[in-house]
Amino acid sequence: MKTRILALAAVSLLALALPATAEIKDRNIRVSNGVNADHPVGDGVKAMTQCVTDKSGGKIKLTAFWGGALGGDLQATQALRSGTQEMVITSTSPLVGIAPALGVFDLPFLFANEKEADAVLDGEFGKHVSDMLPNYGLVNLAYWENGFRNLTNSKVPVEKWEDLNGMKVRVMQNNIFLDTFKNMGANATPMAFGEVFAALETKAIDAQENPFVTIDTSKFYEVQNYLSVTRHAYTPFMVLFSKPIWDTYSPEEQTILSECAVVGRDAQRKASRELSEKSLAKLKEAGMKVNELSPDEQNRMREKAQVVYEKHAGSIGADVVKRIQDALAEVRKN
Ligand code: TK8
Repeated sequence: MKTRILALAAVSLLALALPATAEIKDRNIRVSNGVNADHPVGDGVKAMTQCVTDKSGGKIKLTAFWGGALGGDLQATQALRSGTQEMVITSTSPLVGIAPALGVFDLPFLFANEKEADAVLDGEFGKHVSDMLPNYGLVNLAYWENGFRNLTNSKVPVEKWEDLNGMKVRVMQNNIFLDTFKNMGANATPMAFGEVFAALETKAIDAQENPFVTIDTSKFYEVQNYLSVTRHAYTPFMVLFSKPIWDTYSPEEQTILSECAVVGRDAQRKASRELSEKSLAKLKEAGMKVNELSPDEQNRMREKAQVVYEKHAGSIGADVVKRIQDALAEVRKN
């Protein structure tokens, strides 16, 4: 008996003495995206990958799959929940069917600028939403930037909300975006991102809305004539990890991935904001006719869209809507 206790003590001491790297195993993490590698998400993934390699001594590897190669946002997110894929960088909007509170980010004209968005997403409110996700089999490592959304179409310049009347506008798959555009008279069509280019090319739809950098890197300028700067919503990306797989990782491995997702976040946001103006210039050079809504027309569109808040506060969670409005009020005080 004495020998067994001594042996147990020896093993325990040995385990304590082992370097932390023993807790870092060889891992191959697949991370999928709906955008292309030249989108600023590519800069974020590059920075995160370098960070993970450095901190794990090369044992943890990230492999990125672009352009929806592993399925769209919702499909990839479901693969994470079932533990068949490790990671996805996805917009929040298509996931409202999984986590209704995510719809809060789709409320029209919620954020006025990137500074507000960063402060709310990286602050208590963003954590409050992230803390809901393990219940759905997901871990959010960081918020990256999709960005402020603007409308493109193949028919007419949109200078006021009434110009949307009857226009077939593709929207992300959730009822808040659907109602935002239906409420302005558009014929709104929910559709996965991967189907948008072909639908525009065949004129199955007239219009779509995305940030400049996405319109650029997904080459929508090849099949759209008009760009109207509306900034009608700001969409975050989430860096989601499969919780079933996450739970098999050691605390050291989890810390490396969490810290490096934030390193990636800062690189990705920087790249997104640097590329945005360049993308706008490229869209003009590519022949798109660009118009900015006048401040009056932006206010009219904002007022027209307010009814969406009342209609969807219940499905999002009235407490969630109030919490983000309080968070914004706090940010705006400073
Ligand atoms: C890319 C999408 C895209 C989003 C959309 O996977 O669906 O329009 O803005 O960025 O998440």
